[in-house]
Amino acid sequence: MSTGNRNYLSGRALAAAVALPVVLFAGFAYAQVEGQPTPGGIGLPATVTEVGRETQAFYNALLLPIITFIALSVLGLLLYVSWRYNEQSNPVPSKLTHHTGLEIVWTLAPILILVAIAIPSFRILAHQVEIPESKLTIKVTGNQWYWSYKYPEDQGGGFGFDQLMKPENELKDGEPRLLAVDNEAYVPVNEVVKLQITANDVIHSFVIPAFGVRMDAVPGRLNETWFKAEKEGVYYGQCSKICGKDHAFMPMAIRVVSRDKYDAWLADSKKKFAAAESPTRLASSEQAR
Ligand SMILES: [Cu+2]
Repeated sequence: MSTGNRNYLSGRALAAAVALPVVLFAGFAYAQVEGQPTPGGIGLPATVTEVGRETQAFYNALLLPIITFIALSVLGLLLYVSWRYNEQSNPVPSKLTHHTGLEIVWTLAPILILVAIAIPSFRILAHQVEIPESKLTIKVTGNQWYWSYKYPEDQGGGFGFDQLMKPENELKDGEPRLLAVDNEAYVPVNEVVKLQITANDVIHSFVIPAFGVRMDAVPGRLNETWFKAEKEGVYYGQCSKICGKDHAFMPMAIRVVSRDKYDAWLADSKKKFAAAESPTRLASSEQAR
């Protein structure tokens, strides 16, 4: 079985196979604009949180090399076997049916690969759900098909609003189609924001790629996660659970601003959204698609 196995993949080729995707994708990732997809973008979007950097490093430095190595190894093995053991080169096939050594290897190798993935994976998962000390909590509720936000009273809030996708004819300069919303949710830069996420009707999923935030919104359950955005700007996300006919049209937009601007927005919003429990939903759904 192993007679012709030499030099099947040399050490140098192996290193290249592992390094190539890392170099390629790292380069593309840094070329991205934060917060939204870019034309011709490839790789993961740029990120502005610690958890975001951890998840991307996990994918780029560990998962991608493993995926590439396995795919190339299997391809190489297939090519080698079809060349070395076809009817012409190997007219008398071996009657071998079992090989204890090989069976141990192909059982142990996947186990070891999974363990190598699991250890850093669980560490990042724990970092995502263990919420650091935070002064700001926002409750986010998924609805068919928009998001609602509530800012608590004791943190200068005491109001709630709905966030609906902006119809195309209302987009202002630079606002991305299918991502821009009527009411952006504001948060202060460099502060830990705790998110409480739930849903009213079916399961939705609150995902902001630039924050490394991904949390299911489940009716009757209050899921928690957090982020600390390090750069001002507007960051977009999309519902990531197939939740009905307008699943693709319920984006979210979070605007990260300085503490001063955030306080000013709080004061403004308190007046703007004070009138009703769901002040924006009725007005906006009339003009919705
Ligand atoms: Cu949804």
